[in-house]
Amino acid sequence: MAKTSGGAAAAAAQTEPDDDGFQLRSLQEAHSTSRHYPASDDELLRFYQQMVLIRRFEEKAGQLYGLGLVGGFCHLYIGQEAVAVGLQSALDPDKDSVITGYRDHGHMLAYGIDPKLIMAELTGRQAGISKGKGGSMHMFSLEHHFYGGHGIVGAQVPLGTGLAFAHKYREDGGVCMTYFGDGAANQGQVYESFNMASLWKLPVVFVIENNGYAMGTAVKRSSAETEFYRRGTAFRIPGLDVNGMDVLEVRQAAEVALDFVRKGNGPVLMELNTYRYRGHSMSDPAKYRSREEVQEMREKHDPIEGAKTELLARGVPEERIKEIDKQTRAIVTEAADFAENSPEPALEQLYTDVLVESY
Ligand SMILES: Cc1ncc(C[n+]2csc(CCOP(=O)(O)OP(=O)(O)O)c2C)c(N)n1
Repeated sequence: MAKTSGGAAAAAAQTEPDDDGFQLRSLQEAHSTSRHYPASDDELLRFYQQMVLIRRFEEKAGQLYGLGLVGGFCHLYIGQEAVAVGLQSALDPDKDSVITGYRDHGHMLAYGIDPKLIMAELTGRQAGISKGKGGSMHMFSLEHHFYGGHGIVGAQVPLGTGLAFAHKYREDGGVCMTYFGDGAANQGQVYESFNMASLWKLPVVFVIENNGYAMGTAVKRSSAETEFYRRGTAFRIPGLDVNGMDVLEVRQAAEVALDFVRKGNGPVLMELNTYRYRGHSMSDPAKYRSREEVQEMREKHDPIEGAKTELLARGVPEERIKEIDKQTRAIVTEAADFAENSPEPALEQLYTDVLVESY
């Protein structure tokens, strides 16, 4: 089962700075002083809308998959919405870049990419963001600085490190947010990337989305060190242990991480403790965990319900929230109609976009 929050226990394990000042938890201290981003009502409504958009989009994607309209694999992000929304709302989409694995629809939506183009990619249509040739796992948008969508577990970590190298080399002021899972975190290439990123002080935020499972394997069965934010210690990368089910906590942690990275200090490793409600992919019956476990997370830690509770407590009228829910449903319905009704790529498209340039 996933951890639900970073915090007190971990703070107690604070280490003293070593001989030249490295402190694994130096950023955690800054984060602990004020855990919640002071969002205005409008900002919080925007975060709420984005999370609802991801949730409704993913539900619809699951339905289209069930109808046989989505080819290949499809990994849903339901439950993890606060991570992509909280982190990416802190980025500058004009200069920062994002890269992730195959559970990628939410990250694209959080970066403002048109849901119609993402849904049409799922159904393999010409109008899709990757012209219908990438599908669920391999979407890409240079225009939006979104570099995939990668089906090979962990492969995006060295690629994200390379993107960060490019940001530094070009002096464009950008930061690369590189997402990967708790399972991917056990791969060797991740640590080669950590070493280079730290050595060269690259502008990269490594984000481990710890959703408790890698396919059917619980974290405790696969990882010797389950506190993932500590995994950068050997490379002198400070860690942040964050409750990934609380969008305001995620956003606040992003502020701390980005401030550190943008000042040229090198990478940060963030562990976002979260949970996926659905199976690993659409073909997973999820027999490795109990219904009660999932139910408890939904009832007690749901990020959308949490944001809604906060909005209501602030006195935002319920009608305004309901209006957002309604508008968001309409956006998703429109995206699904578009994705079902737009044409497939022409046969000759099989031979295009294989290489970037002609040879
Ligand atoms: C190199 C490689 N090995 C194995 C797989 C099969 N595989 C796909 S997803 C996955 C689990 C990854 O789990 P995690 O990194 O925790 O991400 P999550 O699915 O939880 O988001 C595995 C083993 C793969 N795609 N690539």
